[in-house]
Amino acid sequence: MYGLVNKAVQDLVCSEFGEDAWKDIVELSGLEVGRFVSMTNYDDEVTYKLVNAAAERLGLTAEQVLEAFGRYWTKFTVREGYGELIRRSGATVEEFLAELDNMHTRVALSFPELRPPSFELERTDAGLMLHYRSEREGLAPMVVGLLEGLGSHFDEEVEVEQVEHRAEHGHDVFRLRIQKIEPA
Ligand code: 1MF
Repeated sequence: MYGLVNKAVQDLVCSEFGEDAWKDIVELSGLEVGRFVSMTNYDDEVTYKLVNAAAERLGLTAEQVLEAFGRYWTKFTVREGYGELIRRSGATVEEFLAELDNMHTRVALSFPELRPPSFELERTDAGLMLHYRSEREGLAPMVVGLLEGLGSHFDEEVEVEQVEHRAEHGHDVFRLRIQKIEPA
């Protein structure tokens, strides 16, 4: 994945746990790199190694780290200069998700090595379903965090329940309940 992702992991760890924790994590991960370049594409293994090392160092599960990463991602990308890209893609979580594949297509014009997942919304009698398809394995917990983080960004409360799993169903499906948070 592009270095932007690894930088987000670094930024999250440093801001919540400090530089020393980050140094330990890099050492535990066995990676040679000390810093990441946003626009360089790295092997996915780099990200997985960082996540596993962070889990070990911080006493969390890898799933908890992925979820925390997901919650952090939108905030991070806004700060890194992608706020306009996000703003142009919608004003609510639902609008944004409906536009996300198009947004990734636009990003991929500039960054051709991007391998974006696909998100598809479906309204059913059981509620609003989000279909998540990815080349990458094991990232469903990250998607749960991404949805919560998007909620914070748009002042909405997003309740996420995974109702189908890739292992049995071929791809992950989440049921969403979204409520606008009204200003007090
Ligand atoms: O292949 C990739 O390198 C890659 C990197 C990031 C693919 C996707 C993404 C974004 N995605 C991360 C989880 C991927 C999980 C998977 O592969 O199954 C998050 C997508 C997402 C989901 C829900 C809500 C918001 C989301 O993201 C919004 C977003 C997505 C992409 C960018 C910014 C915000 C982005 C912008 C520029 C990029 C890369 C991604 O490229 C850069 C950036 C700086 C310098 C060079 C390239």
